[in-house]
Amino acid sequence: MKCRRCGDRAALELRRHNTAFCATHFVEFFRRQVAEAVRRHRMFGPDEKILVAVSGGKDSLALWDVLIEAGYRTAGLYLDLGIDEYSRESRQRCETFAATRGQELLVERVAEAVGAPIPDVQRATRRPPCSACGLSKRYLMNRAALAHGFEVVATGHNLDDEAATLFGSVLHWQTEALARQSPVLAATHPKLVRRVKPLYRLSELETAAYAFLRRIDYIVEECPFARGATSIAHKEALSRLEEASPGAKHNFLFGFLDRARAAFERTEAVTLQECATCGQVTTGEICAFCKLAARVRGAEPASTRPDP
Ligand code: Q46
Ligand code: ZN
Ligand code: ZN
Repeated sequence: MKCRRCGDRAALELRRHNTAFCATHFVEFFRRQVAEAVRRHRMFGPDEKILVAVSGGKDSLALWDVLIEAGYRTAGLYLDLGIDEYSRESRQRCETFAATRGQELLVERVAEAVGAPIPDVQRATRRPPCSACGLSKRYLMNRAALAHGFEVVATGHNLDDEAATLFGSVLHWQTEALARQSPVLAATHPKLVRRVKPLYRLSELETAAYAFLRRIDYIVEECPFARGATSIAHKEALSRLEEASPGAKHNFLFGFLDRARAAFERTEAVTLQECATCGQVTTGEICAFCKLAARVRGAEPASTRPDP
């Protein structure tokens, strides 16, 4: 296999594009795909400061690397979920990455905001931790971006993540989730920041290859709660389809974005207001995050509650 650009020995074959690249030209291809995502969806302009949500994994650190190399002004945001060893190690990867590239890293602790680390939140809600975790992450990303004057938050969701989310939403015909499935979520209220996914055109394998070639030290282990999550089953099912028919994931996601998504867009406008407790945006009186925090704090054992 030879590199399509220079004819040297290829380091990576991209079956869904029916092509191959050497290391140098793969890095170039990867960055071009990000630039194309940014341009096509008008994710941000050259002067906008971008808050990059980083988990210490390959995707978010690869994204941060691409944006720094492209000359954007960025800062990282690490959300500490309080998941023992996993959180300690992933935070350390983010700190090292930021320090070696002279970038600012903001850190928010979920335990401080919601009242307990994610494993304890699970005990309090008696539900799988991922829904409370996802809710907390979205809330804290928006809050941190507003507090520090960022208009846009970028996350490291890749093509595999997006295709798996789409697959899950289609299996249950979650029409609201289908309407929100997009590489860009516009700010629909002055207290909401834009959320963008510049890696949505790149597969998990491609982000792993980019992180490897750029010598990014990332945490290989997944969050311990990811095991057994339905999203993993959806990813596996899609990967089997991809093996049988290269390009299946790409066609599934891009076909939806190009041809079907518009059909799910909301026709009636939702009224957004400010949460009576925290002031962030919600559709009800109290936002879902404040309800979660109240539940977690209410579930604390009596001995840990401060005296009235
Ligand atoms: S949602 Fe669930 Fe992730 Fe949160 S608890 Fe871990 S697996 S980190 S993307
Ligand atoms: Zn080449
Ligand atoms: Zn609130």
